[in-house]
Amino acid sequence: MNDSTDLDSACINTIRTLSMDGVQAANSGHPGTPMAMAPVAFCLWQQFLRFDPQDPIWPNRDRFILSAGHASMLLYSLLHLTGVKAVSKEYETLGEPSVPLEAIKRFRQLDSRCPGHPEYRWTSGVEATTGPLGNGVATSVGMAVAGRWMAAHFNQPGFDELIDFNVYALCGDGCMMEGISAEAASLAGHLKLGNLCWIYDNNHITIEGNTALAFSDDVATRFLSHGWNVDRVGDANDLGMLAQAFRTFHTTHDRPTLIIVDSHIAWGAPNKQDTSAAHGEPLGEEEIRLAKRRYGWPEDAKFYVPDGVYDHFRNGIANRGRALRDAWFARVSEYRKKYPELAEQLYRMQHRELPEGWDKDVPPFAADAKGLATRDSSAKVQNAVATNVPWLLGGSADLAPSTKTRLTFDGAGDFRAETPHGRNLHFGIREHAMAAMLNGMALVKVRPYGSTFLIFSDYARGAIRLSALMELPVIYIFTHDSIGLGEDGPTHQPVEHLASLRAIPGLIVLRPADANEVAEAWKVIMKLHRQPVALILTRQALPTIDRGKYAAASGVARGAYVLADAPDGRPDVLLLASGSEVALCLAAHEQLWALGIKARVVSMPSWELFDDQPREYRDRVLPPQVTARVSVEQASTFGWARYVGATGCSIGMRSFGASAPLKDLVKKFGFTPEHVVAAAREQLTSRRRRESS
Ligand SMILES: Cc1ncc(C[n+]2csc(CCOP(=O)(O)OP(=O)(O)O)c2C)c(N)n1
Ligand SMILES: [Mg+2]
Repeated sequence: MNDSTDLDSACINTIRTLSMDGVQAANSGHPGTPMAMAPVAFCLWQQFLRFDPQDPIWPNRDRFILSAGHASMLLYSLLHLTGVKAVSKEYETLGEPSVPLEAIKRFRQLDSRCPGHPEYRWTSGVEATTGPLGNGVATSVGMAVAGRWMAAHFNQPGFDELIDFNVYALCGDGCMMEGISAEAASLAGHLKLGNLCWIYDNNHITIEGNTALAFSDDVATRFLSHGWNVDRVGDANDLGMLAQAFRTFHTTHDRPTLIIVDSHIAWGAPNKQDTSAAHGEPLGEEEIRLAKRRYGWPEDAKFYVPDGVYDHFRNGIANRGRALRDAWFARVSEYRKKYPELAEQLYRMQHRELPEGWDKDVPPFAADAKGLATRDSSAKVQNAVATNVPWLLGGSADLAPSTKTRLTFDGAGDFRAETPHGRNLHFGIREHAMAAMLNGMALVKVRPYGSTFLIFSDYARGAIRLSALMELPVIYIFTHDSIGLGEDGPTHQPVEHLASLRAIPGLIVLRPADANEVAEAWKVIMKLHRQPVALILTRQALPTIDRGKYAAASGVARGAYVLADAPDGRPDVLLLASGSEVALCLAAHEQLWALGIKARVVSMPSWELFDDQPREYRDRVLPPQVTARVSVEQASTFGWARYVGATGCSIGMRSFGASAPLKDLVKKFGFTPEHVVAAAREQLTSRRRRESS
């Protein structure tokens, strides 16, 4: 096989057959779409993608996201055949292959580098975790935004191509049906992201059957109305037309591009092609044999890679990518000489390091009974941090005037199509796409934040979960955090949201109690490398606690700390609270003392940080022998039992809220010092009863 056309088809058919064999061996998976889209992915990777398999984390590489994550075997085949190298978490390229043939043979088996859906961090070369449909394409928009911002920030005269990567996403009908794709496409078009290309596998098949069951959008018109360049390739096997479409994308700079590719799921399988059966089930041995015959393949060979295939990829994507990558690093050395500060920023950003003195302007807040809302203190702290961390950027889903997350210092500016250096993004009212875009931005390694009301975290949840799964340090800022928001009423008053965010593994939920806890929270947040955070803030003012009288706010870093204690350090009862309820507990603490009861107030801004502390510290804060315990939080009590124990009392919300001024709501729902005092006394009575029985 010498002819390049023959080699092209050998490569394409190897992608197909590896995918079929992998799925068959696992006896589960999705063979049909890898078979159909193999030529599309091949054409893109072999001819266009600026990607070096030897260094799959080179910063200016093009990104490829398989938004149709179920077609994971397509990606694994490519990673294997192009010889992508594994990368360690410490950014060193390891010599070993990311996806050896053995891993493909063990597709979907425990510890295989080829899990059911592509997982970022687990398999080098996977640019984003995908599987929840629609999230991948929305993530790609965040990557393109970050690319635009980086180009505007780092490119300089003589170096106008330092950052110029493109972002490709491959999606199917499922992605198109999910609302998040419409949110993301709408914003991408508005922002004129010419560095973004989606490829739509228009095969008219989803799980339940033909798309005619539930989908009759005119996708081309829809994207035209979003302001995209729309291209069409009528046959997924037509490499010439595909290449033409990618070339058109390259020359279209003022809009994102959608390439609609008509394809046949399970192309070449005589009985399964164009059926939904080929979507998510192994083809079966016999059908595989017939398909291989159709491809001119040895029918009984499994996981077969013909001679010349690896070389062909080496001579194509690998050599091209290596040369581009080497040239880029050479350019960066020149750039470093001319623009040392920017080069240093680029390096630190890529390694998730912070600039020297990044926290030098974080203000302390003086004790103040009237105080201020934590959304307001956070605005001050966030601006102080952002001034010194140039790549901290983000925005809101149209609520910045309420969430107070706007960067207001000179030069912060708005990120728009015409001003891509701006640091204030306007996501519009698109929470789910915002969160997925934050993931994409974090994957490119800017430090992103996004904000909305806590109640609407539900709308973003699918992508928040992926931030945690991908271990991305995304900053979510959720304000209006409880019934404390008052008159907007139950539609806007979160109840179960804290519990539901705390339930996401790896997500740090931080609910500071006053301005100084906010400052400490930001110090914790900025140092996170692998964990997303949900910073939970109030709309209403909270007193700034007198830190001369009570403990320092630096305890925030440990998740929970003793804020006010019994004079002898031997409390009768523990009062645990987060956020706005901490001040309430301080008031109760004083009232209890007047009654001769020794209480301890534990401020508990983050369960996750606290749970990470050594047992010795946790027992010091919550002494096991003190079983009289009351937790207070204006939220569902769900989960507090683990801190108050089986006999403890949790004051919280057991219903939705109500529309009224806050002063009436706290009475109705029992968030008064008197109620906390009563609960504490009741705890002591029942403890005595337990002890004497
Ligand atoms: C958000 C979400 N909902 C449901 C699923 C389950 N699911 C996986 S693939 C699929 C059908 C996808 O159809 P399409 O995107 O057209 O892919 P094709 O069958 O053409 O490969 C569904 C419903 C999912 N992965 N994500
Ligand atoms: Mg489909």
